[in-house]
Amino acid sequence: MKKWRGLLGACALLVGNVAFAQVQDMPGGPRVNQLNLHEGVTQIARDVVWLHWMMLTICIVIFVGVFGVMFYSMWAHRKSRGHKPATFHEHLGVEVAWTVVPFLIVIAMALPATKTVVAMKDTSSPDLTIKVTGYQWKWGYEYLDGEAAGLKYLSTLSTPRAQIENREPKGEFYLMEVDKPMVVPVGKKVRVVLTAGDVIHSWMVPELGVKQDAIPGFLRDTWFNADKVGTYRGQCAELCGKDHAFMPIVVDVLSQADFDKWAGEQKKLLAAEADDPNKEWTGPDLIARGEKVFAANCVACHQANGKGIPGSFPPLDGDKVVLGPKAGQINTVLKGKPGTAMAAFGGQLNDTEIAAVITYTRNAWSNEGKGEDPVVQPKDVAAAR
Ligand SMILES: [Cu+2]
Repeated sequence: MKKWRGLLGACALLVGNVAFAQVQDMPGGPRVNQLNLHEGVTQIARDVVWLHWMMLTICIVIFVGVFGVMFYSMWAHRKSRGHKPATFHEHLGVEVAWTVVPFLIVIAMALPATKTVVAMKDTSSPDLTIKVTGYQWKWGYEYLDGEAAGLKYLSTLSTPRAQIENREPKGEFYLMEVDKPMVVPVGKKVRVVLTAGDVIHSWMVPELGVKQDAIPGFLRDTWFNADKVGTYRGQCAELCGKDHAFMPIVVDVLSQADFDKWAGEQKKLLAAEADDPNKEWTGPDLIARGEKVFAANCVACHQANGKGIPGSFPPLDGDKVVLGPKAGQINTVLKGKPGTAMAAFGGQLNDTEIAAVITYTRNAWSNEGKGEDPVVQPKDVAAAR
């Protein structure tokens, strides 16, 4: 016995050291060895936790009660002790009892659960509405009203590829960090309207008690009202393709004053950054801009070296569309390629971004100086829309 205990201890120590040595609790995200649900910072999230434990407790009581009586009966009334089977077959009292009692238990569980589900679906009179669009593999946020009305941006994974490919040690927020989080004010009812641009995704943030599918061609909505300032993290919860695990969700809950400040700054930034679609760019400027667009939108499939992933995603290095007339490539990027994983980027990227990324691919790797139309201007993209 002592020997076994020692061995078990050694195993636990080993597992602990190997698997969890550098991993720490993630604020707003999962904790190390987390067994319970998130406590949550919304009433809905707390209700869900309470319902979970209430039902689990009822189930355990029933389990222990039913199996206790069963095993006691089998043991205490076994044939070798000379017991004869009882004959209460079709006993009215028993029949009524085992119909009525479970019925009452189900009602006791269904009533509070229904109340919470109804509350979850009640998206009426929000303080703020944000449209969320799921894309392979990122989220688009658009503020429909409030201080930040008109703001629209994409939120993409910011974990460096080097960490994903094990060329660097993994960071504290590995695969749970984004370049631009959703930002909302504390203590306000935020209505989230969801749809998707390609396949079904699901917007899930456990601390907010929110999980709602984003379905192409449909609008679904949900809401949350966070009562604590902080950063909360979630993930896409509907298997949506190759990089399903690479489209996390980060929600920054700020005080109203900080939120207003953020909204003002973002709007100023947006105005300063706004692309003039009529501007004539120089080749090198377009290439520099396009490299960034490529890193945020294309690199997951086509890879940084332009070689793609053999069998799944074609190389852009030496590709005949990339080296051919510009019209063909503009059309592919704008509208996607039906029947393949190539998504339509016309709805996500503006004319300048598309012109820049196309120009980048035409001048990167071994493509430089090889193809036709090395520079594509925003107006070429506008004309092809
Ligand atoms: Cu997804």
